[in-house]
Amino acid sequence: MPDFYPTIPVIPYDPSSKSPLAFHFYNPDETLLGKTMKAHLRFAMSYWHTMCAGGADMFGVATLDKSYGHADPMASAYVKAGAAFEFMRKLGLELYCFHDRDIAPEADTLCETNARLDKISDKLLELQNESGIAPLWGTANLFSNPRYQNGAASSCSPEVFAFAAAQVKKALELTVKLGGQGFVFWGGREGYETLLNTNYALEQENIARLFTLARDYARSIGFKGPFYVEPKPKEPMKHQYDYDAAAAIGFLRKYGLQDDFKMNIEANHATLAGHTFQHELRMAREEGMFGSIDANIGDPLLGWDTDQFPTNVYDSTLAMLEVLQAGGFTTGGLNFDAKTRRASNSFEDLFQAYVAGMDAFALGLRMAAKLQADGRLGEFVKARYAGYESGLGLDIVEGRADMAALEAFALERGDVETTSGRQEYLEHVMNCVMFGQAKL
Ligand code: XLS
Ligand code: CA
Ligand code: CA
Repeated sequence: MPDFYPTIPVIPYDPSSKSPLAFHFYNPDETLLGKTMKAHLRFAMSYWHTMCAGGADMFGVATLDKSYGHADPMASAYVKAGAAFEFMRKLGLELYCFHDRDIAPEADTLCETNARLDKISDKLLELQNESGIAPLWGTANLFSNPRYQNGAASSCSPEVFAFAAAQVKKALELTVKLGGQGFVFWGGREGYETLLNTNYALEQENIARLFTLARDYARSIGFKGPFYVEPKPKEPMKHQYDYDAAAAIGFLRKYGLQDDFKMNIEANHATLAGHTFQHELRMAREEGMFGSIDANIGDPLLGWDTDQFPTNVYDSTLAMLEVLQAGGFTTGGLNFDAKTRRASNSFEDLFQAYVAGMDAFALGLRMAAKLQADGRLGEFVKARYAGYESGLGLDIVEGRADMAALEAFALERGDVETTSGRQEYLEHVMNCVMFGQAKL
């Protein structure tokens, strides 16, 4: 078996090591709250950033060569599949996420492209069988090819809609063939640049039509997993329809798709929507639509999708609290839809980035477990709403209090005493628990 990353060892868990290529907090087989860390976190590699993206941006070409020694894109894709599995094996990643176009480059015709996908997926299946690694989810890239300039399902052209459907059909077949646990729809160019040229209602309905067709076809070929919608408010389009979790959930309910679809929440898409990561996860969880996570973050000072590896432990802690409160991942997981900065231009940087991201979420899990055990955050919220558990509050909740009764109460009561939200105290509790002090 060729060694594509000869200087990189299998990454050990070694908290005392000064090596950057060691986990300091992620101990895959350690049990926490009745489950191994590996089972809690379900880390996944993104095929596109990890195996394909070389650091090119609007101002410059790639800084890291990911051709794996082959100028011919198909030959390169074939070799790259082997490299991907070495990469995952060395990091202890058991899941990966892919777009159809990441694993095999597009050919001149759809027929030829599909034949390439058949060939590469045979190779992936062989590598999966040897390693036990499998896809967390698959998806179709419905945004890179120029035919999708006006959207895919939301395109003004029915011919483009047909191409999108054909591509989704094949991507679903691939996901089933490779044993993928979910299927993602990120609405790449499903949105608009200007309403002056847009039939909003038809575009919305057509997206629902493609989702419904895909759902029905997938079930007919034995796909049992959930579909995920990945909300994002903008980029590449000025306005994207799946703006945030609230918009996406409302859309799915309107078209009766809520039982087959859940959310794939990306941290940086939350930032772009003007929300926190915790907010988007909370929306998904409370609405019963929590599914999977893309853990990559953005830069709060930049308004675009930087797809950085996460290292902020407050964010990962609050995210893991939501995951724990949702009962943990079932079919979902934590996908690093992340790329190194353009100047981090070596394969060692790429391994280091995964170590940093995985350790940040391992720390987040450990801290979330500590916060749960401490109990003060949960108790505070419970006490804050305790008024709704008896008397007037219970009458409101159980629908016994009508407008006249509520008015009578308010007239008689005169005024109310307000209570403190104690935000600073709660933020301090987080620090005390996270950084070691047992009691405040
Ligand atoms: C782009 C999205 C994309 C999806 C998969 O911003 O994050 O990578 O996760 O199509
Ligand atoms: Ca993503
Ligand atoms: Ca993104």
